[in-house]
Amino acid sequence: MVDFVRSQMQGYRASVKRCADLAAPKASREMPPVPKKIIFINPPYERIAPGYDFLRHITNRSPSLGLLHLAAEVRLRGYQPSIVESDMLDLTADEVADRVIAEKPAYVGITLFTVGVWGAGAIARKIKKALPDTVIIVGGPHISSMGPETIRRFQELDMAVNGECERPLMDPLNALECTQSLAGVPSIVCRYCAKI
Ligand code: B12
Repeated sequence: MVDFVRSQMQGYRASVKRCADLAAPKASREMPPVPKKIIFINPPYERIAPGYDFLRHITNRSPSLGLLHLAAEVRLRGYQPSIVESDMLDLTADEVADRVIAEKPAYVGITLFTVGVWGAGAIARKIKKALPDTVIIVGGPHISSMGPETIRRFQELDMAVNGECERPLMDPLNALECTQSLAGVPSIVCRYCAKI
């Protein structure tokens, strides 16, 4: 059940006057009075062959384009996004989790490449232990092929969203904000609504 998610919405619900309009562009709806924090994470990657760690500094140092798209989209819809780029900031999974926990976000969104799945699992586990009400959502290329398997394997992940998610991510967020059922939400693989 999504009771643990729903409980955090109790006080907030009354203040969102036109919940159904959360999917509408900013100008056409009332904004939530206090923007909720969503922290997106690009986890550490295990893509260096054993013995070649000295090459890590020349591997990808560019921010995730996918997360930039998603952050821009949720900001338009009244949320307060930020992004933690683990490899660019040389952060371990533990350090990423600590940063996130200090911010107490309502939502965490992790981008998943297959080479990032273990780091993402470790981050999610630590966040969930400290902030059990924070909803942890994953997406990205690994999820497009391994969504149900990933949600079954990592108990600390609440749901996965498939494909390109600028719009689809808004569907579960709107459902949670409006305390609607997640069961009918398309594109998601969800632990609580018999969709895995
Ligand atoms: C450009 C690219 C790169 C760039 C990344 C540039 C950047 N900083 O973003 C570079 C060259 C650095 C790169 C590196 C790697 N890449 Co690459 N890359 C691509 C490519 C060609 C396009 C990705 C892209 O930018 N798409 C556009 C953005 C806007 O979309 P997106 O990132 O997919 O994000 C969308 C969705 O996935 C989803 N989403 C993403 N994250 C999240 C998170 C949440 C919470 C939600 C809800 C949704 C969501 O919503 C986003 C918006 O629509 C894809 C192939 C492809 N056609 O997709 C391969 C691809 C993603 N790469 C791949 C791989 C394997 C790698 C490497 C691991 C290679 C390596 N061995 O080093 C590395 C490591 C990844 C990394 N992040 O460092 C694989 C991933 C397969 C897998 N199962 O993990 C792909 C699919 C190629 C392939 N077919 O094998 N890559």
